Amino acid sequence: MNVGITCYPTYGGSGIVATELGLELALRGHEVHFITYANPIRLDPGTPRIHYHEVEVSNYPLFQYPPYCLALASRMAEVAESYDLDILHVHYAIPHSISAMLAQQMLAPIRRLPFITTLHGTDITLVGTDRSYFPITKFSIEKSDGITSISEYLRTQTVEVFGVANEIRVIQNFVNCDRYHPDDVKTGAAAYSPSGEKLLIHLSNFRPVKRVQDCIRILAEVRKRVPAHLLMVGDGPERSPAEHLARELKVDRHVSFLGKQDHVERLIPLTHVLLMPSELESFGLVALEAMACGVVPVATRVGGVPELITHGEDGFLEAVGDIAAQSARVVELLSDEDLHYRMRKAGRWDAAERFCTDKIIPQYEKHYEDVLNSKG
Ligand code: GMT
Repeated sequence: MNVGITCYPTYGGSGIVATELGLELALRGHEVHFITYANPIRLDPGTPRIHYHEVEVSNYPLFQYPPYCLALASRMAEVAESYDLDILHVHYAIPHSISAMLAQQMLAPIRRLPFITTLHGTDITLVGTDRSYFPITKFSIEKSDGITSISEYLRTQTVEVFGVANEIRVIQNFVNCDRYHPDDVKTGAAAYSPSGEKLLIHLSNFRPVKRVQDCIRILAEVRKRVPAHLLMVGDGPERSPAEHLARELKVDRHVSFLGKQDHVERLIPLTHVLLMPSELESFGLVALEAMACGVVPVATRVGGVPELITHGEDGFLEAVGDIAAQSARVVELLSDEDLHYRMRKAGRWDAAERFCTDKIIPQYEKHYEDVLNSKG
């Protein structure tokens, strides 16, 4: 198939899922065309069967807001025509599905160009419910030829909040278990903890929904009982308040803010526990990546996270903002080697058996075929 993929190419779960999906589809012989405003972060454009088409938005002085949605629609239609795309697959509803719908209409006199929208989370739970975006989000979802959601939780939310009657197929997120794998020797950990403290890790876009400061509070509590060092990976508006809090709680020497990292699959396996104290996660991709690497997640019981983490078996789930409970779980894991061993084995098994690429990518291929074979 010739597949066009559009996503936010920056640091964010939806862009990562879209990029990894494109790479996996290319490995399986499909021609994959990324249509985005920048090269997606995990994408090597030199990969066979991967093509990258940049969307340029000209900023004419008359525009206070450059019309990205229109530039994207034009580029989608152009690429679809030139490269004979069979299908467009957009990740994150706003504004990508509206652009896809316009591209579809532009091509309609020539041929059918179906499009699939994958819902990731904040496009429904946060941005989509904003009054100014609600009607257009609902409209664009209803006009999609196929809709997928990355968790059952998000599917239910979409039906409840938007009253969408179309079928929404749940295709959960996935991880490449060959690239994300445990490192039992933890070679390289010494670079971050020369005195051998165990490593905790948090990875996110440092937005308020991630409750980044909770990670610092958890570290401060944990260190009262067990020596530990925290790696903070990513960047965003909550980084500076978190750095400030680390100084205030006098744990700044025990936290490394590493900023945005391109190869998290090399960092995660060096650590023991992942902190994911989010206010909301529709799935929690980073917890899956951690589990694949044999790192045990201590997370919050929100959104789609319980569909991934089974409390007490392959991770721990506690209430949002309950620092005492989350830090107690971390202490348990760092001080009981048998418990940590059991849980990390269970997590790796779960990642490989339920969420590995070979289990999930065929579900997307089947969905493409179903949409292409439907009357439209
Ligand atoms: O979490 C974010 O702010 C990024 C956001 C995105 O759309 O890029 O992540 C969402 O999609 C991820 C990939 O499907 C999910 O793993 C995250 O749980 C989801 N975030 C939220 O629901 C808050």
